[in-house]
Amino acid sequence: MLIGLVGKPNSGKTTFFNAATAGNAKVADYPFTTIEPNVGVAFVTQECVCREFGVKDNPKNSLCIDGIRHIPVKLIDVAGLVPDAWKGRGLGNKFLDDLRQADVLIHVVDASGSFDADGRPLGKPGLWDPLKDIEFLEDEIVRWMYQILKRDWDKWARRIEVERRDFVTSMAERLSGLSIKIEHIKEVLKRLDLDIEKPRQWTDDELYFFAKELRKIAKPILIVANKIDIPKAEENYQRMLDKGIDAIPASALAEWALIQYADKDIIKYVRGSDHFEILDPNKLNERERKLFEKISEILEKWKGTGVQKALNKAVFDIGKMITVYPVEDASKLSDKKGNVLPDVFLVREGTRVREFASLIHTDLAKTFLYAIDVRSKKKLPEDYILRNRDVIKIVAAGARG
Ligand SMILES: Nc1nc2c(ncn2[C@@H]2O[C@H](COP(=O)(O)OP(=O)(O)OP(=O)(O)O)[C@@H](O)[C@H]2O)c(=O)[nH]1
Ligand SMILES: [Mg+2]
Repeated sequence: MLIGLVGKPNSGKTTFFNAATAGNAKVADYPFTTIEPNVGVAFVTQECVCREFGVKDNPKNSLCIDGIRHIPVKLIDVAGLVPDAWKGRGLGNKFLDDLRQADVLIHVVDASGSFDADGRPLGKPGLWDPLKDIEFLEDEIVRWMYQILKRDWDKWARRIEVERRDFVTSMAERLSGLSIKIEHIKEVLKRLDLDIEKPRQWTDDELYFFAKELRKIAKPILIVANKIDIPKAEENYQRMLDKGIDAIPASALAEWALIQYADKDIIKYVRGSDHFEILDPNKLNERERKLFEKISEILEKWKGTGVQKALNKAVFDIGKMITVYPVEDASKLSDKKGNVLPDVFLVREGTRVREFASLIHTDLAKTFLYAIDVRSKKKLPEDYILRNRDVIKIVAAGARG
């Protein structure tokens, strides 16, 4: 699972990245601070199944803190995107190409409206309408995808027709570098009335609409109304809600400060929570005391900094992922070595249990017999569709126990 952070220059992408990954990538108030993408590991959180089963777990591929599973996901922070990036403006195509593998995008918006479309400072908040950024960014991504589709379209379409190739599989092959799967293409075709027998006859508009739907499905976007700590941002966030945009209000800067000071043991703060505790007030100067007063207000008002909420929403709601816990010993809930609930996997909604077996181990898919739902102890057929927080034992041929 790869989350891409996108947005115009100066919107706070790298600050969000550092806050989410405890990273130290360069942040500055001038455009195009980031040129080479930063890649790091962030965590999404969900209530662990350990409490329900009344066990003490030994997580291996994730963490369990106070009954909450922290599951790693990859995060990529790329260069700022400016209008006409798809034509190569700004750091244009390079930025877009860095996003090829992303499964879901988080659009970090400067909700305070302090910068123009190119990320140049306007001097004070409220001089730019962040709703414009939301529109333009989606359009840039669609145009970028359209441009990729358009390349060699006639040649490709002719092959489909002349060689009677299957449209869906050929299209998935064509777009595999964009992390686009067969299911994505099938879903697009369900929504649009396009003749897949005769792609040569598609008009430019039809191809554009195809790109537009594909963007929605294969690169869904979560909007983060960042810099919510700045006056004016709240008003703009409210306008987003009024327009039906399900944005998450956030202060990446507040999260970054909290994890920095927590790391130095000056405060106690658990990611995603709506409070912190100052452990050593003597280590804070007057300026820092004021900073934490302000952060305290933000946490209370918005029930957290929004960074963890945004990551969770991006993965579970927008990215439509669920969690599944595989175990080898159904009564001890453990692996062969006795580790209780060692792993949790993020899988796409709709994943069948046989496919899940292949994600754990390619061999398992070949020797798969059936699975057991550890909660009900019932046998599950291979086409069982997994549910969120399922605990599963896979039974394979040749394996004992
Ligand atoms: N007040 C406030 N400032 C923020 C917040 N997040 C980022 N900033 C500031 O916004 C400026 C730009 O932050 P960056 O994280 O470098 O922005 P970016 O989107 O990565 O910019 P580019 O790499 O140039 O595209 C810096 O001065 C940050 O301190 C926030 O939540 N609140
Ligand atoms: Mg940056």
